[in-house]
Amino acid sequence: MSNVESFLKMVDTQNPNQPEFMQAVKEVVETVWDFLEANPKYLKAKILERMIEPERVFMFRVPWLDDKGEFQLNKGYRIQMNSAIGPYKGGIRLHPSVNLSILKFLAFEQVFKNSLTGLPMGGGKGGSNFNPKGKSDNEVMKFCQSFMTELQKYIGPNTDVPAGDIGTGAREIGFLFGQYKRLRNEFTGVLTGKGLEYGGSLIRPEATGFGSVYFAQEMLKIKNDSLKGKTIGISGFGNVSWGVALKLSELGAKLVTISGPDGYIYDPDGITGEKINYLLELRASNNDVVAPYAKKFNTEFFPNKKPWEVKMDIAFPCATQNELNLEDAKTLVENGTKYVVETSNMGCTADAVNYLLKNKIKFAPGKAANAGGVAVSGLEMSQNSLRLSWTIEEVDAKLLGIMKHIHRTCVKYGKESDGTVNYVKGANIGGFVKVADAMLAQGLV
Ligand code: 2IT
Repeated sequence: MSNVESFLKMVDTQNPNQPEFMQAVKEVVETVWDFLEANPKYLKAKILERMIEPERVFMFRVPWLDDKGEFQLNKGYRIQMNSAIGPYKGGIRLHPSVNLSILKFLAFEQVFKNSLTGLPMGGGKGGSNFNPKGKSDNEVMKFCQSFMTELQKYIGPNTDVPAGDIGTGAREIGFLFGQYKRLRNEFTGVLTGKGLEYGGSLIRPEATGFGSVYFAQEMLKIKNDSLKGKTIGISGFGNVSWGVALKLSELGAKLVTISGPDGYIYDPDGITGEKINYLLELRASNNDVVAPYAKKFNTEFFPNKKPWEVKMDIAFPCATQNELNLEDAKTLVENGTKYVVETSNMGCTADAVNYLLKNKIKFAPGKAANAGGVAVSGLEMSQNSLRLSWTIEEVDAKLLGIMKHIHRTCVKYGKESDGTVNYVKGANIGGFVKVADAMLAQGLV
């Protein structure tokens, strides 16, 4: 392949109608190409061509019976993207939007993210177009049991270790684990995000949010600044947003927004204490709305709007891919926002990222900023292998160390000639090198 353009054309031809996957690949190719040309061994061995091709993709039928006894049918997927540096590792997304393109983009990003953590984890992703919204516990269990009945053929503690993602929380992981154990008659660390009673790790539920705030802290630190007193806006209200909210309040920043598919909440007094706990209740209600927060705490709710129109020092997109677009980026720049810490996977559109960078906004890509979740999943795997449980302090200290390590890697590979750090470039090259070197060493893989 002679240049970026011809490479991307090849990817597009071979993977038609996969816009999210193309978007994720394009960003990586554009930012690592100079590095590849400077290190022709990777080009010669077609490492990048190989990295965009999943090692394996499973697509399967998931039939289940609803509470009325009626047949329901969903699609199930598992993408085993890359196992060069460890077993495939990545979450299971349960959301009606799930399709092959979205899961391939997530699996591709996961390869780089997991590499950045420094832990021995390859990349994978899975999921289903199952919509948990409005389903009973019994229906969720029926779905999970059927999903795992097929998935168990392809996973294992040394092969592929799934976890949570959007729509898959502690309840779903419990049902999935129970079914795996029944079918295989083995108690192993085949899933992460497990309950504490059966092999889960302390801090795992908070880890993505905590990690992303730790990453932001490092970004501010090199600018001789801190989170204290900063006004913060986040999107989402789920597990990740909850972790971000907890850590921000501990560090003295002021969180003023959360959001859902129905709109956003603006709480100028700051989202702290019992208001943070309420996020868990909202999530558990299974309705995917934030509006009830406004009623309960007497704040403003802006229906069908995104929180990025609020004046904020730092924005943390925490919901889903492409939730922050060019228009939102322009509003943030106009309002004087200085940092965007992408906590959702590919939360910003490509033109939004370019606009932010052009306007000297410090931007952390999701694969670096949100790696804390999978990092603690990696620590859960370690604890399962050791048959030990570490304390909160041990896990939290390791998580902080990992996020600092990722930040250092981004600075190492992303430093521009003018001394500024391009975190997108830093994360992509930093994530690439370890996987690429492992693939070179392993020959025809
Ligand atoms: O996007 C992600 O990194 C996750 N959903 C967590 C994956 C994991 O294996 O913990």
